[in-house]
Amino acid sequence: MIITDSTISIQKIIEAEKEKALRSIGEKIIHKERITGEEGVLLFEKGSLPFVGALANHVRERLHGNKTYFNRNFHIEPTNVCVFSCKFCSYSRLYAHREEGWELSTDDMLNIVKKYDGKPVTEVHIVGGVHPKLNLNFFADLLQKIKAHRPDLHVKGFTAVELDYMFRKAKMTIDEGMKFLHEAGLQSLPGGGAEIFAPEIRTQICEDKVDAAGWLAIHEAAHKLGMHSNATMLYGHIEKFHHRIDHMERLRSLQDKTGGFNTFIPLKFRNKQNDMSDVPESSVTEDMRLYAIARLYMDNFPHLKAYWPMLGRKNAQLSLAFGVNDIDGTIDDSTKIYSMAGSEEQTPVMSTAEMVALIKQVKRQPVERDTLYNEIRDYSDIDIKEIEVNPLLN
Ligand code: V47
Ligand code: SF4
Repeated sequence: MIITDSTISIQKIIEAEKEKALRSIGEKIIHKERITGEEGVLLFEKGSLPFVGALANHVRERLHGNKTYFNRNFHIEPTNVCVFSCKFCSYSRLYAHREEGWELSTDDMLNIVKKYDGKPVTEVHIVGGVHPKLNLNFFADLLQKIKAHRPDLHVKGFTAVELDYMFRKAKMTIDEGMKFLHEAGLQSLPGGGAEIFAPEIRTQICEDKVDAAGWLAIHEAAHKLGMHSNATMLYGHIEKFHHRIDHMERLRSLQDKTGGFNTFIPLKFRNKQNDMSDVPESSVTEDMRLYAIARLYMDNFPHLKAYWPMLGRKNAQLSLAFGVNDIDGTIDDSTKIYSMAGSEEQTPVMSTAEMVALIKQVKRQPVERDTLYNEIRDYSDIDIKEIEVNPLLN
């Protein structure tokens, strides 16, 4: 191991820790050894915020230095009508009440894409409810039309929940369905629908949608085709520490096998306007401890993302000191999932200048990336004023 100033200071933090078991976890981390499930649970039970935070920051800087990634993206939410009834969801409307929801036509969605003609966005993120009438052919046609209109736009779309329903309705295997959509233009999968894998929690919060094995099989099929994907975890509700570790363990094992995940995205449960409104939200201290422990546990995930529309921009900024190296994208007020669940960000939109300023304010290095983490531009030496007036930059 090369000894640097930061290794010395992290060594001091480990030595100052009173609990022997935690000191030994610290030693493992600095020697790049994998921590076990029991050690992960112990970190949640006993690891103080400064201890896990310093270790996570050490790992983050070992992997990425000060680089903090963002992208320029927008979302399309085809519908919020959904056949499922996840208790934490503030967004969906059952098919029986579909007059209260929205359903976009192919033309409506293409018009959203066309609004960005000439603008330097690199990704469209398509996710929504599971509408019983919008099937695999409908979405394949949409993908083909988006790619025909704008071939350079990376299409990241559909949670494993939406895909599972589409494939089953089309009577296709996962491999067949995935290949069909990939050939139509689907390039990556977002991480949604994972929630908490452990059945004793999953059956209480989202019993009727795809289970852990199904979610993982869909991502594995995508990875086999050379596609990349993300993984989320909905935390801070009724799950216990060991359920979080079980969730991360299942993802870490699949990543060992395929290497196809880009980013792990913890999603903080928000409790407004849903059937779990009596469950209190987690504190900011718990949020930061969770990011830090996720960075330590998910040793084979290259990136850890704080999704700012859910967490709020100040807390997303804070998370950059606790292992996070990505804060998602500019969004352009194109998603409603989180505002409806009570996020502070009621109209999530950040200009590139705001994104860069937010990252620079905490002395990190803002780097625009594409969906696959190819670097597009390093903004370290570009003045905020110059970004604001240059339409290609802002
Ligand atoms: O699976 C729904 C979550 C997810 C609530 O891959 C809630 O880049 C908190 O997966 N409180 C969908 N969370 C969104 C998603 C996502 C978002 C951003 C980036 C990426 C990516 C993926 O939203 C759902 C669910 O876990 N969600 N309701 C709620 N009340
Ligand atoms: Fe439907 Fe997704 Fe909401 Fe569950 S979280 S009810 S699958 S839109």
